[in-house]
Amino acid sequence: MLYQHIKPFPNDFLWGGSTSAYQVEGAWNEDGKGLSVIDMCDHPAGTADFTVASDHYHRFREDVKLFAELGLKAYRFSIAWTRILPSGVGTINEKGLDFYHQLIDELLLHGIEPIVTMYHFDLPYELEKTGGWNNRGTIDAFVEYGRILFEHYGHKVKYWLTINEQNTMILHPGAIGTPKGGRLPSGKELYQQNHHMFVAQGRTMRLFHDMLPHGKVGPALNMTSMYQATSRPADAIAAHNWETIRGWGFLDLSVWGRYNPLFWSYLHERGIEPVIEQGDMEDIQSGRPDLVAINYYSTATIAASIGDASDVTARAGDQQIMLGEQGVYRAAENPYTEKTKYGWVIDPVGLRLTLRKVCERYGLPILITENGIGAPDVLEADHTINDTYRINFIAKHLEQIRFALTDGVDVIGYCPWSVIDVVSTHQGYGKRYGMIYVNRGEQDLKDLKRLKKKSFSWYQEVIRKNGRDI
Ligand code: BGP
Repeated sequence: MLYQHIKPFPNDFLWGGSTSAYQVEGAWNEDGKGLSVIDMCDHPAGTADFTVASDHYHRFREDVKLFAELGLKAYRFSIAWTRILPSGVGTINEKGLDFYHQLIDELLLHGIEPIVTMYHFDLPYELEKTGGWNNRGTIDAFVEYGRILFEHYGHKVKYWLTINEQNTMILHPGAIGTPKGGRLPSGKELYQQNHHMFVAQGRTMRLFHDMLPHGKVGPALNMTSMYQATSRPADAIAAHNWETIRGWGFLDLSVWGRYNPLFWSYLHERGIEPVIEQGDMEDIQSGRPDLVAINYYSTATIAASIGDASDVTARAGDQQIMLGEQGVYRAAENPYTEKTKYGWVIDPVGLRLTLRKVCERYGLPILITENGIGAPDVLEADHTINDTYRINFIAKHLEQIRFALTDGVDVIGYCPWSVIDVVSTHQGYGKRYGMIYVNRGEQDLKDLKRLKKKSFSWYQEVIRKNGRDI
């Protein structure tokens, strides 16, 4: 649709930036922090581990000062469960609690709205040892962890996100981090874990509303749109299959509290549907999120399954690289889009489409909690980092957000991944996303100095003008 008048960004638009605890903090075993599954996971040879990451734990004041200089209105970060409860349950670690008090206070002091993710992939290892999300005890542990967070930080933090990219954890457990020597869970186990996470999320959001009636809470899923490879009807069905199994199946449970029928049929057909205990669906449904947070990176193009093993491609898949599934869909190429150096499709228009679909389906405000381009940024001899590709990427996505706003979608904020360089989930430190460069290599920690990339001053100007020139 073309418009004569494109809507401006709302005055209270949350111009933000995003990180997660284990990817930015470092200090993996300091001040009483317990081990998480991430601390125990294998790293691809030659890539950075998460022990030091960007050393934000020790440099957060310097970082927040830079966020303030950038003009951020919001900062989306996660709390490491194992800093608060080293074993996942039991005694609170006061030093961990205090760290986030200091971080939140520092943000508020600089007029930056904290947006807190409760759990971003880093399940306490002690819980993993007793079955992790396969164990229903983890549901209670999560709800109790939530209660502690709401009690201690609820008066300072308005925006909360429950679980980051539950769909990524279920669909790509290997890429995100399976503990050392651990085997990949079976499909049956994964969807049981998935179910338990939804019960935990539902109960936690219900508790949240009881404790913090003025706060806002919601899930944060990795959402995208699937394009059909051709106008062949079978391709349309395949694209719909995968869009549902990868996205709607998860978001429908979060928002509506019910299993999407197609998603359920897919699970049932394969004998991997979860056991649902009495009261589970009521718990899931009682959550009622106030907003939907989405992480958007790219779209994918889908063709009908041929029905044999060739449906599954040999390349390694991850959050954004589709692999295909026999009898469900086949990954296809899109001749109209480009890719990043890491093979992720670049598709700003797909963001507008995804926003429209999420809005149409649920009618809730949408917060974009991740979007960005991973690139091997180069530090020049004169200490500049000329990440023009990042500026182009973000500018084009912001333009599509303006179109989506004009379409009538209630987008309340944009938190690009990431505001500062962090360790990638499975591709080390060389794959950078930040607007603030951190001077370290994969193994060589150098001086961890912070340097402003070209995108820093560009985004600063965008925020200063409230996106008027986009
Ligand atoms: C999302 C995760 C983030 C982040 C981002 C980029 O799926 O929520 O934690 O890392 O993807 O992915 P990667 O680090 O794999 O490049």
